[in-house]
Amino acid sequence: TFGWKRYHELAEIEAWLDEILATFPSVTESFSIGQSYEGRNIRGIKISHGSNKPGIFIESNIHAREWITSASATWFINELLTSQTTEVRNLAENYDWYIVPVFNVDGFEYSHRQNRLWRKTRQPHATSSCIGVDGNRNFNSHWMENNGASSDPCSETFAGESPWSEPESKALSEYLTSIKDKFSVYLSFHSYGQWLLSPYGHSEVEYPENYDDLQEIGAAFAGAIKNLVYGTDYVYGSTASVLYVASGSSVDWVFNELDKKVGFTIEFRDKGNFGFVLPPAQILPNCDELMAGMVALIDKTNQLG
Ligand code: 0X9
Ligand code: ZN
Repeated sequence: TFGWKRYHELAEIEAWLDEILATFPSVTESFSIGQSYEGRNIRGIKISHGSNKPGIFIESNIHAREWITSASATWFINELLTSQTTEVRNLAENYDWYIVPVFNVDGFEYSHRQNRLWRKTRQPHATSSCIGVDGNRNFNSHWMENNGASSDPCSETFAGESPWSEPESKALSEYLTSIKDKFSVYLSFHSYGQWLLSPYGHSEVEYPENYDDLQEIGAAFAGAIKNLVYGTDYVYGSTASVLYVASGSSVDWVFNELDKKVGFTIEFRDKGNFGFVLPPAQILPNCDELMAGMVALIDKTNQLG
């Protein structure tokens, strides 16, 4: 049965999603981003208690091996639909949620069947025997700038032959464009490192005009997580200053090209002890932290208007 005591493969996640859609038909809707290179459907769920609430879009598992992201995204979907706490009811009822628990479906499947540490997509290249592209370097915003991605097909951060070379990123960009007036917050779930990263990734010297607001939101997020029983530390700040330069990412593209003001990459547990292979016993603690952080992030975003 489905739950959050172990990690699940794609088929189990999709079967669970179907169950959820069947159990909560009046507030859920299935959507599709499009097809992956290997022909899989990239699925999402919309949760809405009435039309035209402010929208929050969650993209998860763009990197295949980051299994804690889809585990946390599915848990979060379940909470929005079943929790009775006031905080979570408010989140569920006051926003339109668009959640894609497993974005890199081909890579995720491959990480379950062949190589647990696979990161990229699964499309081959004409000029190399190496496979796949870093989906989070393939978006058409400052693509390949400032050494924030690689032109080597064998690199883990290969940006692709061109922006949108991967059907997955192209499909996501088209889907996001089609609903761009329906969401105002964009979140990209990753692991690991315990960071809340704001734009930009493409430059260490350029900052968005609302950087101070994003820092305040970051402080609220990290503070809420620190206050839980686990006392876990999250570091917040701009991607390029806190982590490294990363060009052509989904969050930067949404921020720059769709003109969104609030976009973050969340890097979940841990800080490298287990890394990508986070023990299943840490799924639920990570989820608690996600919820506390989310409530604070959204509260602070509203306060700042
Ligand atoms: O390198 C990445 O794509 C992310 N880190 S990870 O270890 N999960 O691969 C960071 C993405 C940073 N986000 C932006 N560039 N906006
Ligand atoms: Zn990642």
